Amino acid sequence: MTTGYLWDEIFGWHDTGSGALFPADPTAGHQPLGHHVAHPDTKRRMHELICVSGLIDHLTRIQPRTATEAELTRVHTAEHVGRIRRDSELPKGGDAGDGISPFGKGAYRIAALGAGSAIAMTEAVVDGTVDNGYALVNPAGHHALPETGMGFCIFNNVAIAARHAQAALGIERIAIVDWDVHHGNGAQAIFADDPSVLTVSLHQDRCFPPNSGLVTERGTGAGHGYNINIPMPVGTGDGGYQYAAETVIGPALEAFAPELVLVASGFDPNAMDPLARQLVTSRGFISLTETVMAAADRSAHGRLVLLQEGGYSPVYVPFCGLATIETLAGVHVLDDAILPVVGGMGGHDLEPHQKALVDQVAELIADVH
Ligand code: 6DK
Ligand code: ZN
Repeated sequence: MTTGYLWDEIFGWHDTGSGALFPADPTAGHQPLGHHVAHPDTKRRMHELICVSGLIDHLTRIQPRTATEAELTRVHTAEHVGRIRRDSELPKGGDAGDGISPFGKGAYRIAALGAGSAIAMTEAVVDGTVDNGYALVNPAGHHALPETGMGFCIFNNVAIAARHAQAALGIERIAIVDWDVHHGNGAQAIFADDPSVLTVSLHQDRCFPPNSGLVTERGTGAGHGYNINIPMPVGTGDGGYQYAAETVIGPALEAFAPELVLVASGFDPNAMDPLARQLVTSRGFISLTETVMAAADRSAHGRLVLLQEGGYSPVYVPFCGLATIETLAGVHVLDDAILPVVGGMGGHDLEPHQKALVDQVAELIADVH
């Protein structure tokens, strides 16, 4: 198995401002903090573990590239792209659109490199340079909508990659699986009425965006049935995630038979994450990865691209990422050194209320063709 891998040092220079979760504002009590929760050091540490562990020797580096404006505007409005470009030139940068997503000077270049890197990895997988691939891009993208960024996201990397595959690579049917703990509202909205793109989001029930990602959001018009939300209850661990993967994600992809599988891969369902309350360990991410690999093998000649989204534990994200990419590459180089802590916690067995939610969602697969 040849697995592509992409990281660029400039992703580690994305400036998320001096606040902790909200932009620093002493009048509102938002104290400055050296590291914003989405500071890119967490992703830089994941890249370093991939190198130090030796996993990098089993991977094929794919070169990043900058997305053109034409590629960005396949998903976003010219107004949004132009505003980000202009605000990026300001001495103190700007905000992606919702007031909680500050960016520093020069962010356009970094975000456009992230979107272009998503395209580059997709091209490498589709043209057979590699069998599958992981692009460790930053900033994240899955909350971004055509006309605005939000939730730390500027451009919707996974949607831009999907539209590129359809417009330039001869791919028609695409499945986007989003396992970031927050709802993949961006792809849901962008492809809502498009039955050629199946969007499946596995997330913590009503975590972010507020009240988004309900089971009842199923796509519109011709796209009805081609959006599936799996809003897992708070406190779900590896058992619940594995059941959701086997009961919904695998069968939904089997019914849809995509020619390409894209994953919005967030590691924030992890048991140590500050922005959610799930209990997933590296074992859970391995079972998710195995599920999408098997699905890609069935209908897409194994074509599978994972794109980094969130994940906010600097301690545990590197091990979750390492285990995920080890699985893609079919090698094992280093044990998860945190698993003795998080794997031994109670809460990894599938609970009845988790099973009930997953079983309810599984009934929706009947409408996927
Ligand atoms: N919530 C992400 O990991 C981003 O999905 C998650 C962003 C969570 C923001 C938490 C937050 C509010 C704020 C105001 C009002 C209600 C809720 F996109 C990814 F980076 F991947 O501030
Ligand atoms: Zn997230």
